Amino acid sequence: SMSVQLGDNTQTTTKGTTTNLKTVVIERCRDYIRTFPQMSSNNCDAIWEAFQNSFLGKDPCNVKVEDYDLFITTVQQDIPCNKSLFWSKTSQIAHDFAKATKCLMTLEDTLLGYMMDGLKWCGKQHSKELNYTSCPGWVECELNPVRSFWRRASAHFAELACGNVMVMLNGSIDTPFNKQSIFGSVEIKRFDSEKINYISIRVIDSLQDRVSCNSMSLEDLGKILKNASLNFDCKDIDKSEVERCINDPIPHSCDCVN
Ligand code: AVW
Repeated sequence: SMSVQLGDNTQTTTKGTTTNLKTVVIERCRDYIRTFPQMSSNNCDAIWEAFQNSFLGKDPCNVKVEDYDLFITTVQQDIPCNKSLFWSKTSQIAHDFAKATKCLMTLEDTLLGYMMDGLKWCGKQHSKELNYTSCPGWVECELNPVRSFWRRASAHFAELACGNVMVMLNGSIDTPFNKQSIFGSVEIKRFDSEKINYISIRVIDSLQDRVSCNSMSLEDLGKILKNASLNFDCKDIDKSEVERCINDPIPHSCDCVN
C-alpha cells in the first residue's frame, strides 16, 4: 500500500525509506534557504551527512533519541520569541493556521521539520545503505529512526521556545492532553519557565459549546504546568472560527485565536 501526497513527490506510507530520500532532503533544504536567505549559513550537504550518520548502520529498532544530537546541532536556526506553535492531534488545522496567518511557526515550519516532514527512513545493521524495502512503523518498535528523530527535534524546538507560546489541542477527543503524545511526553518537559512568559492553550472544538478547558484531561495539563511554574490560560475555540481565519486571513494577525 502506498499513498502519494498530491503536489509533492513524496510517498508518505511506503514500506521502506522514501524514494530518493537524499535528493528530497537536500532539495527541501536548499528550497528553504532560498525562501529564508538569513538561513544561508547552513550547508545542505553537511546537513545530509550529519542526518544519515545518525541512523545508518544501526538496527532500525535501536536508533536512540540521542543518536540525532550531532545532526540537531548541525542545523543553525534562531527561533524568534512569541512565535512557537505546538500542537497535538490538530496537525492539519495548526499547520493551515500557521501558513495562513504567518504569525506563528510550528516545528514543521523550521528547517529541521520542513526537511523531514512526511518522510520515512531507516538503515540496516552493519550496512552503509538505506533500506528501501522495509522500515519499522511508528508503533512497531519504540526506538525506530523516524520516531526518535521527531522526539529529538521536538525536544529541541521546545527548549528554544521563549516569550508567549501557543498550543493547539483537539477538543473533539476525550483526552485533548495526552501524556503519551510528543507534546505531553517530550515538549512540555522541555519548556523553560525562565524563558517562557506565557502559554496560550487553545482547544479547538468541532461541536459548539464544548467546554474542553474544564475537562479532566486539561486539568492534568494545568497541574503539570503549575508545578513547572509555567503561566498559562486555556480557551475553547470553535473549529469553524479558526477555519474562517484560515480562509480569510488578516495578514500577520493571530487575533482569531486570542
Ligand atoms: P500527534 P504529538 N503512527 O497528533 O503531540 C504514525 O499525536 O504526538 O501529536 N505516526 C504517528 C503516530 C502513529 N501512531 N503517532 C504520532 N505520529 C506522528 C511535534 C504523525 O506524523 C510538534 F512540535 C503525527 O502527525 C507538535 O507540538 C505526529 O506524529 C507535537 O510534536 C503528531 O502526532 C505533535 O506531536
